[in-house]
Amino acid sequence: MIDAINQTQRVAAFTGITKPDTRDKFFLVMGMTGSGKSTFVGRCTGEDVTVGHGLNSCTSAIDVFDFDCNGHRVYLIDTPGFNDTNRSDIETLGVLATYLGASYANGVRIHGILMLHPISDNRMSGSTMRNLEMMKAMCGFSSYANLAIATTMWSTNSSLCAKREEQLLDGRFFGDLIAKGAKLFRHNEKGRLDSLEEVTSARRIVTHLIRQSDNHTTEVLRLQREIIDQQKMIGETQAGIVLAGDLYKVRQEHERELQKLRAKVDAENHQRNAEHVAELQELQADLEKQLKKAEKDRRALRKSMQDLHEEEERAWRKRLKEMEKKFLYDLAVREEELLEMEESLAAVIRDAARRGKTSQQITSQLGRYEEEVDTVRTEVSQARHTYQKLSGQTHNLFNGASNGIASGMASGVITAAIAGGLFCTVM
Ligand SMILES: Nc1nc2c(ncn2[C@@H]2O[C@H](COP(=O)(O)OP(=O)(O)O)[C@@H](O)[C@H]2O)c(=O)[nH]1
Ligand SMILES: [Mg+2]
Repeated sequence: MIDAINQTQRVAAFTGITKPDTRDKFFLVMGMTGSGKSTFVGRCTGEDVTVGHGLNSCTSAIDVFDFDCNGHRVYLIDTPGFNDTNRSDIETLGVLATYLGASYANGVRIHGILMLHPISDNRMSGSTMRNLEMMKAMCGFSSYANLAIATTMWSTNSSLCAKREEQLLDGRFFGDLIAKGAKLFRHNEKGRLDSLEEVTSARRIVTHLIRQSDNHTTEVLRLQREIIDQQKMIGETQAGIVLAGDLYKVRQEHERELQKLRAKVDAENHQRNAEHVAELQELQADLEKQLKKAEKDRRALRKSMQDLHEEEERAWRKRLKEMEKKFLYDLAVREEELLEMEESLAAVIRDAARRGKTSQQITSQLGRYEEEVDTVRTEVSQARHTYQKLSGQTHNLFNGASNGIASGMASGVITAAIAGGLFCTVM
């Protein structure tokens, strides 16, 4: 319960639902999935973020963690990478736009960005380039003084890693960002996980970001301006345009393939080669499925901030409903158990009274059973009480938020708290 509520409070701080302190720092942690973001955040905050997974990760993929550093409350925002197997890149951009948009609309500023890059990549892979390109498109800063790039996954073969690091300085990779003020770090250079060195290394990078943000005003992210001030749809933002371009290429490619396949099927049909036709048709079905997915992505590009928020809110409410259902079911089962226990206890007591004198052994057994029944009774009554309290809060908070964008977010975040509360009271 405490965990879920803390997590909710951190998301509420990032999205500006609760007013942050002037000394609070908000840093985005970016990079492809598997670059070590969650591990990094975990080392800074001392929390097990990779295993435990915050409540939000179930729904929205943004996790916020905080810790104190040099007199500041530092919020690290663990973002999803643009190479996630569970989510298309367009959905990922949607999630980022939803949260970053709400945050900006509610007056929160991002103070810095940490981009992680695994040095173990022996070449700049497609996913690495994609993540880099998306970061540049989303930020669009004139100065990158508030960007720290940290290479992770250093191995014992440090000369090979150092050679790769040199290649990263090329303008096509990190060179142009470094020329505009970004600083390159080696994180956990000795490669030992769970060591004090790793924590020190992570904190050194965060300290740099704090110092930079004290000396350089952070620019608003281009994505935030586009989605809130200019009210663009996802597909019209710079980052959306990058994705739309790729999507267009993929669709064209699929359509070409499909045409070729159809012609082949016709030809084979002509020759009555049934086995081959079946094979080709299977390929055709697969391509058609992929085209459908691409069409879904194309529609996603037409979403506005309002759509995104409504969607997010719906997702939260749906999740809450599911959790509530499970909770009420578990509660009913437990209540039934309690009833049975109470009945059998009453029967035992009645029986003992009828027989008159009871032995010491039976008395002590009865005492233990009474205690057991008591424990279950307390559990059930606490769960019922928590449920009533949280249901009352949902109503207040759902209706409490005024700002349109804040309200969508607030309801989502509050729902998370309620769901978290419920979730944790389930016996
Ligand atoms: N060798 C090494 N492994 C790491 C390092 N950082 C993270 N890992 C491992 O890489 C995997 C992916 O890390 P994770 O933090 O989940 O990446 P994320 O997807 O960016 O959040 C995990 O198994 C980590 O234990 C590092 O600096 N060195
Ligand atoms: Mg992660």
